[in-house]
Amino acid sequence: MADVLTAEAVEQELGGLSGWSGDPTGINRSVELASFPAAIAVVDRVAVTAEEIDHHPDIDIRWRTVTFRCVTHSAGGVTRRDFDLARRIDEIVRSAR
Ligand code: HBI
Repeated sequence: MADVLTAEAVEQELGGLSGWSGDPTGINRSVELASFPAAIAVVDRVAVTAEEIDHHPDIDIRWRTVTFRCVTHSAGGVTRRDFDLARRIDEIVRSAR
């Protein structure tokens, strides 16, 4: 079972990312894409990556704005797996813009 990170560890890891915020209960990032189809295309790519690493974000889609929330449900909090997923999401968003 992955270990839930402390608030200090989450804060430190967030410092290495841009656009993410949160705490040990979850980390979040909202991104605005050029269009609704562009937003869905990003979500589709994230879905493929999530399946590959067997770790899945919660996703909220509102027109062009997509909000990703990462938490390790089986651990009941944020683990290193969530930060690995967040970095992969950032790569997908960067390449979509
Ligand atoms: N994704 N965010 C998240 N948290 C989990 O606990 C999780 C997951 N994806 C798949 C998964 N667990 C499987 O390994 C089973 O534990 C359900």
